[in-house]
Amino acid sequence: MKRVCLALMLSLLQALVLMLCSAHMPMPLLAADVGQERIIWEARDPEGDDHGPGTYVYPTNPAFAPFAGIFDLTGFKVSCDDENVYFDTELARITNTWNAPEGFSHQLINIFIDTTPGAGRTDTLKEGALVSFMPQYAWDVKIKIMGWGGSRVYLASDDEASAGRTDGLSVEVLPNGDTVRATVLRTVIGDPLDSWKYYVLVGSQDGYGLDNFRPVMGEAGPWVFGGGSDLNINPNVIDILAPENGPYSQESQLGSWNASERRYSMLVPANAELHRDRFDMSTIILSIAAVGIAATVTYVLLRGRRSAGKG
Ligand SMILES: [Ca+2]
Ligand SMILES: [Ca+2]
Ligand SMILES: [Ca+2]
Repeated sequence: MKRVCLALMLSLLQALVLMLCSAHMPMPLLAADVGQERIIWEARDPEGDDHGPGTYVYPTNPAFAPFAGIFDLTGFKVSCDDENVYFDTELARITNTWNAPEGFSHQLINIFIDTTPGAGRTDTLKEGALVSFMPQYAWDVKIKIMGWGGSRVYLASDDEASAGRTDGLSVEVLPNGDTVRATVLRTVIGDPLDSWKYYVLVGSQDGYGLDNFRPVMGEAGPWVFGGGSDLNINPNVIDILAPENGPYSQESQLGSWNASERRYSMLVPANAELHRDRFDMSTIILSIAAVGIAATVTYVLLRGRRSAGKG
């Protein structure tokens, strides 16, 4: 009977831990081989959070119809082969209102990568997104992705006036119709490591905007987003790759700007260890609770057995 109870306790514990892991791990962190393309890292992003810190609304011009989904990041994948590194940004909806040759007109995607610990920048290089980056994950490579040949690779050592690199970079919508792929030669970006950290930002491309970001103002207009401020301090970023809840949710990160101190919102990489720490802590706490439940069940069963034996 004791053995049965022990086995029951262990399987119950195992099931609970598995359940907790799946509930607290929205971002798979697995490296795998798929054909010749090796996946370095991939993650999903919540749908319907194309609202910045939670308040942003689309511009009112019919070009932005149906006023949802166009800036909604839903997934991100980094993979490589012997020659290239591929950055795939999946969106809820891709439209090509103005027939950009790359196959998308609206999105402005910025990927900042921390490739090298202890080096890099915490600003955006060029003013436009109005965000900053966590000093311990200072970025070293920036990939700016947009239509009409505007895509560029920048390095943290570039200066603000840098024209960026176009050689070794190509951008297209994949045949599935919902993914923008940036292909970067390894000779440009380096050999990818599992330790790279990624910031993924989705904004709206504006030919007249700072660093091509369409501004987010207090009130929406035909060509500007609303739900921000007129102080030129809130992020011009509509969706980022981030956990749905917790201290580093998208809403917490993009809402962390401070008008009186003129401080931009500070972002953290989507695969930073601090997300893992949070996962580990909550798992430990809940696992202790699971052990407690299992021990109680065992005790009750053993007690019932003993009572039956006496009877
Ligand atoms: Ca999203
Ligand atoms: Ca760095
Ligand atoms: Ca998001």
